Amino acid sequence: MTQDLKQTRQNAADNPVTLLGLGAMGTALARTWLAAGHPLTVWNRTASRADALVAEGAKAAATAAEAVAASPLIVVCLLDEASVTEALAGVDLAGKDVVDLTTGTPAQARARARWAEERGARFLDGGIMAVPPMIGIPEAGGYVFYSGSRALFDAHADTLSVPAGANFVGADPGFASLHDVALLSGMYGMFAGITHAFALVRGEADIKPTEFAPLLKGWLHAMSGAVDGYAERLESGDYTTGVVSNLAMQVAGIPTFLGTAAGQGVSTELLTPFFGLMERLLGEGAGAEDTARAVDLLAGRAGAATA
Ligand code: FVH
Repeated sequence: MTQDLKQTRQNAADNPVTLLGLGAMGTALARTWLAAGHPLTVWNRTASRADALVAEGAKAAATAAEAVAASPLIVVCLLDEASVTEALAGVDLAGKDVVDLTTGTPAQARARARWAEERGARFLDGGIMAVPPMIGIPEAGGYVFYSGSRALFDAHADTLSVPAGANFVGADPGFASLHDVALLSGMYGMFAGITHAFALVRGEADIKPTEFAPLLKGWLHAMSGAVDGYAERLESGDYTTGVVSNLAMQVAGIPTFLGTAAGQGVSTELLTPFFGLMERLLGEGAGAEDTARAVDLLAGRAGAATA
């Protein structure tokens, strides 16, 4: 064993972790801390889910309170906000560092931070950008957004980086959740586009989904550069210089999309909300502008369009 590796193992041994929640994600997280050599105490509402981890070296606590008492760092990975409330009811958190990886809204994260601080704990919220098989596999590219106490993050950055990359996005406890939900919302928009595209060709015996897939994938990949274009325009406030596909041209194309869908017997329910937004923007005089302008309209920001 090299000196560096020895030191890393010693650091892990000196940094015990308590984990509340052994669902699919909690179990994946647990295994990485055990493998790295962190003493790990676990608690799960259904106690039998801890058995396999105990066989791998974890210590099972009979109650959440007992688990919390066992380590300075408490990681919570439960189903939802209600389950966190239930699991931590009456538990002494004084002096603890609480990291909540349970998915929730920014408002819930901010309220949980206040709640934890009132109980004498430091608090960090996390949004996991990974599915369980990506945990502990750096090449898989998964990571976690963290926000809240910077001091907590700095104190435990090495431990928190064991399951997946750690990306601190601000002192506002709601920011991790906001980043998480924003990225996932982008993903759902993409899923909506993919769903509609496949539906259009679904009825054609001569267009095989597996032959169509690389075409769709290549096109989405090519268009993903729009993310940077949007960002630049939102920051500069310039929606008119160098516009390649202006809004008026795009709105003129809407009947083609609706007509094609009708001809293929496909519902337009996934497309029409975005088309509606573009038509509203055109009505406000933004015909010469880039569709990035729609962000301000959607966000209800004043001066959404200029003539
Ligand atoms: N799995 C995934 O793909 C996603 C990836 C991104 C992040 N999410 C979020 O991670 C949280 C946990 O997800 P999970 O995959 O571990 O979820 P489950 O396998 O369903 O396990 C749920 C655990 O929560 C416990 N639990 C539920 N209700 C209560 C309660 N009232 N009191 C105490 N614990 C509760 C449950 O216990 P049990 O059913 O085994 O007794 C599991 O430990 C989640 O926020 C995802 O959105 C995962």
